[in-house]
Amino acid sequence: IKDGWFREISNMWPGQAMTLKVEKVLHHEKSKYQDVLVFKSTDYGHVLVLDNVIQCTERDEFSYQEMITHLAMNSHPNPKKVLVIGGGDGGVLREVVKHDCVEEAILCDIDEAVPRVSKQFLPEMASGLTHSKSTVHIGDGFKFLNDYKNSFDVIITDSSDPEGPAESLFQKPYFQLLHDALREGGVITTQGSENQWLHLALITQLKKDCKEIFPVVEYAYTTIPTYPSGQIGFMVCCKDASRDVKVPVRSWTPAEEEAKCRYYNAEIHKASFVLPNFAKKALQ
Ligand code: AAT
Repeated sequence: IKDGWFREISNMWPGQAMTLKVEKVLHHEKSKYQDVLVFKSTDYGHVLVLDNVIQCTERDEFSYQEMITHLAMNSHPNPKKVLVIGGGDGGVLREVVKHDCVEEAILCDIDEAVPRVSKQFLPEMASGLTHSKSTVHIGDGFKFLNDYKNSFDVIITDSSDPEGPAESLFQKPYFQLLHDALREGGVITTQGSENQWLHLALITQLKKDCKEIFPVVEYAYTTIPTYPSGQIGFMVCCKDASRDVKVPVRSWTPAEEEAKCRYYNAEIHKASFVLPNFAKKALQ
C-alpha cells in the first residue's frame, strides 16, 4: 500500500497491476503460509489479499464463486457429496449448499488464518463455513485428497495462483488424485491458471494434462473486475465420457435463478465455454 492505494504487483502479470483505493487497513498478519491482509476499499467493499494477490472483494466475488461452483454442480445429475479444496473464505461453500440435493460439503484449506479472518471481516462469504451441511478441515489439499478414493460427486478447487502454497494444485499428479477421489460420473472444476490474456501457454498445458486423465475436459471463464485482466478461467472435467458439461443437466427456474444467483444462469453456463479465436485455436 502506497499513498492510500493498494497495487497488485506480481511477476505473474508483468507490466500491469490492479489498483484499489484503501479506506482503512482492517487486518494484517504473517500466517504460517502467507501474508494475510484485509482492507476496506472505497468502492469494492472489504478486500482479502494473500501474498499481495487479491483473493476476493465483496463487490465482485459472486461472479467467481457462483461460476466455479455452479458450472460443476449443474453438470452433475445429483451431487450429494461435495469437496472444496482451498476456498477458505467460504464463498464456494455458500454456493454449494444452495443445491438442496447436497448432503455433505467438506472444505480443506491449507491456512487456518483464511477462515478465521473471513469470519471476522467477510461474514457474508463465511456463512458457508458454518452451514449445517459444511465441515472445515485445515491442511494441504494435495495430501487431503490422497486419503479419498471414489468418494465425491463434485470437487471444486478454489485455489490461489500457481506461485506459492497452491503450486502442486496445478500439476498433473493432482488431477489424477481428483479423478480417483470422484465417484462414477463425478465432475470437477478448478481455478484454471488465471486467464486467456495472460496465461494461454499455462492453460494449454493444464488442458493437455487433464485430457490424459479425464475423458471430458472443457475450459470456461468469467468476467471479474478485480482479478488480473478482468477475467478468470476454469477447467471443467467429467469422469463420464458421454456428459457434455457445456450444457447444464439440471437448472433452476428463471425465478429461482434470480433469487439464488447474481451472475450464474443456464444461458451463461453455455456461453462461458465459447472462446475468442486466439484462445480457441490454442486450446484445440
Ligand atoms: N474464493 C477466494 C479465492 C481464492 S482463495 C484461495 C485459497 O486457497 C486460500 O484460502 C489459500 O489458503 C488456499 N490454498 C492455497 N494453497 C492450498 C493448498 N495447497 N491446499 C489447500 N488450500 C490451499 C482464489 C483466488 C484466486 C486469485 C486469482 N488471481
